Amino acid sequence: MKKRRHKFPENFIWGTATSSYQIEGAFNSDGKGPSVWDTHSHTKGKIKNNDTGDIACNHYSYWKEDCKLLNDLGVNAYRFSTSWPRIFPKGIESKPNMLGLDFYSRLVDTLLDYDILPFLTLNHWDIPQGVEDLGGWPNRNIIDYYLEYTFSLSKHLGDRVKNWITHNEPWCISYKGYIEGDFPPGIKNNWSKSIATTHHLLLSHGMAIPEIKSNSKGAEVGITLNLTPAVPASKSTYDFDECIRFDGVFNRMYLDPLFKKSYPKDIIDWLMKDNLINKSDVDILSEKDLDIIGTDADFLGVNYYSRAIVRNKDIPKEKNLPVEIKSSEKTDFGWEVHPESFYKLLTRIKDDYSIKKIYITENGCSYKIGPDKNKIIDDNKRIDYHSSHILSLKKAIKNGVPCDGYFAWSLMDNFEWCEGFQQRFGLIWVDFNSLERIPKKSYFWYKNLINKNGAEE
Ligand code: IFM
Repeated sequence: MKKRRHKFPENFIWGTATSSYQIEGAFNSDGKGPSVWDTHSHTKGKIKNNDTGDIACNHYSYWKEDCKLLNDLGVNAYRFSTSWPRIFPKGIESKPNMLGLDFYSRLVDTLLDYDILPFLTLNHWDIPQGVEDLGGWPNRNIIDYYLEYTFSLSKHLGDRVKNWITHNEPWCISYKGYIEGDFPPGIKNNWSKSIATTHHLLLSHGMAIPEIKSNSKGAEVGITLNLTPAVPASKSTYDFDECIRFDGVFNRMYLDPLFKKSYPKDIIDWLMKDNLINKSDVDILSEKDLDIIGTDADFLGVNYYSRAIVRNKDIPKEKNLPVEIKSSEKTDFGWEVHPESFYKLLTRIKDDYSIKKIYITENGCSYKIGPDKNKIIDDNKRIDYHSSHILSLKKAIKNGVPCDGYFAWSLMDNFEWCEGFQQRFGLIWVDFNSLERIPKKSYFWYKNLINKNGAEE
């Protein structure tokens, strides 16, 4: 006899997620201005295969069909992001572009007609190039423009949208934009700019909370972080220390200011000691700002994909110890599949920070498996990935993690940033030539899971 596992809490939110630049296309339609990602992808050599988001899934035209696919999937929520330069083409105008606003307004109405809750992310990286030209995130003035955009959007949609996410994955903007340099604006190893970016993103989050709430009665506002638990590769103290630093830069640098009103001292001390930042960089991280950053948010959005096995590259030869941690199976992106770390991460957040509510705003995997001659897409590996992570989540909730929802990344294959269209995270296959959408086996599996509120057999 088959054993029935426990269901998720009643009213648990089951959704999928996407973002504007990754799916919309229509990069210059109806008055939209260029975003930093338009500039980046139009620069030769920045993106694999020189792919761009000019057309992507053309969700801007196919949105009705996509809403229908969401409805057929049975989700009760959909997380999407709005493109700032669709609303304020240069980012600095005093009046919004109504054609851009109308697009999102129609989308929201249609979702609500289907009884699907809209979860709206205000910044999923595609900020107006006009704002970037004024100095981007490292320049504190950006906060005024961001708040203008936030206010305008919440004024127009706040009567219907009740779940708002201020920023998606600030680490990516700050680290990939200013340390690794593979994301716009493509600057490398500039810790001053990176720290200022982190600070202004978090500060604007805190400032946006009352703005949004003033326009949207009863709204919930939160921020989404990509959190990556780390383990040292060996018993060497070098690896151990490196692992603590990784955790500081990746996780605590965001969690601490948001939930403890302070930046991790070990990280700031290390950056100062190694002359990577100076006193004036630290001076901007004022207590007054930290108080605003720590404004009581309604939830934390957690994006989880994998763990990091951390190796210190500068280990002296004589101290070199063999790597002890073996990586498990990897996805087509080369990311380790490690659901146990998802559980550990969630229980750690519960224990270390007092967070009232969590939503898993992204979790998913990239596998390239495509349609056979009968247009069947047998993506069992994706099913295994989601299934094992949902089991970890169930265990975490049972152990007191206050999680109210799970969003699978992603509804459909899309433009995966520097990887272009090479990586496919979707529950729905997209043919990027014909734009045909074909639900994968994982789509039907997820539909069934939602139908049973997470009780797999
Ligand atoms: O596609 C991205 C998304 O935009 C942000 N989180 C991670 C996903 C997979 O890389």
